[in-house]
Amino acid sequence: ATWRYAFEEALEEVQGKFAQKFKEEIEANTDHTVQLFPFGTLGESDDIMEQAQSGILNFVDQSPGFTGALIPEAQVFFVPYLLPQDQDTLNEFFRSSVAINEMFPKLYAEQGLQLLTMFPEGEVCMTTQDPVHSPDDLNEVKFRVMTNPLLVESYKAFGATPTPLPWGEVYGALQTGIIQGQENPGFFLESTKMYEVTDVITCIGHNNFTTAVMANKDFYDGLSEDDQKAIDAAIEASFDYILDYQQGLQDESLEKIKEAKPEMQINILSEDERKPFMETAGDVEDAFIEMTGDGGEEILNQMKKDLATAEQATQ
Ligand code: 6CS
Repeated sequence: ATWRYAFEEALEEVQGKFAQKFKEEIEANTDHTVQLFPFGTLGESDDIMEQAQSGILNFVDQSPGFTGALIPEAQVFFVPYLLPQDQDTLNEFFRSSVAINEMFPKLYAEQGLQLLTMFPEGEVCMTTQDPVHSPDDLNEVKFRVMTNPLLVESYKAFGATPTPLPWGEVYGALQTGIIQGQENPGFFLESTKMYEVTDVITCIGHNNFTTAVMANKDFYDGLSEDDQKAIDAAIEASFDYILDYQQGLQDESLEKIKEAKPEMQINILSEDERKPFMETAGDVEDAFIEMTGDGGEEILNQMKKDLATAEQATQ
């Protein structure tokens, strides 16, 4: 059969590289073919998610940044400074996390989705018109965030005026001044030319962009055991591939931006400057628990345990 797989990025961006590897593995090891639908071919992130839930698509890559309405617990990825900044620890966390591998699949299943994997896409940095050295500098800045209530809380705590928008509207909104800032991982800032419509990049180490790949659950459950095994193996191979692909990517991307626009300011904030941003984490955690109740708190606590385990394993 032909399996339809949509994602939120272009073919040569991280989600696209993952999808291409998945397609290659499936086509090498089964009789099936995979048809890829990059960003823009079937609509925004919310559209492809609906299509996957209804079975029009077999596979979808949607980031937790857009899954908050459907699965409020997925917003846990927007508690600032929860994920480690060390790449090995981060990778080990995604590989071994009980929250990701055992708890989240149950929540996605309730929405008709078979969660196949989650993986990181790189450190998120802000791009703005003016330099940001403290939350005061974000005062009055209309800052685009993904459509996710906790991310709104987090940028409020950072001092900005958060403006949730789907991705397709971001470049134009920056160009026309409807918003003055947004955040994304380095490779994406470069490939989508955010430097054409903003002048300053600020990295404060507050997050790594997480994404998730899932299948329509009825589709997955209806497959033969061999096909399910082939999918699981293809996902594993693509997971390893995508972590490897990203080695050094953040720095390379920032360098490419410097080449494309030498006057772009790139500021990596010092530990001291990061402090007031780090101090918001507790309030955002509280907001998360208020939004998600006991279930959310359980996931947050499990994630903290998983992070401690990953840290120990990579020391
Ligand atoms: O900011 C966004 O909306 C987009 N950012 C990335 C890195 N991937 C897809 C998502 O739509």
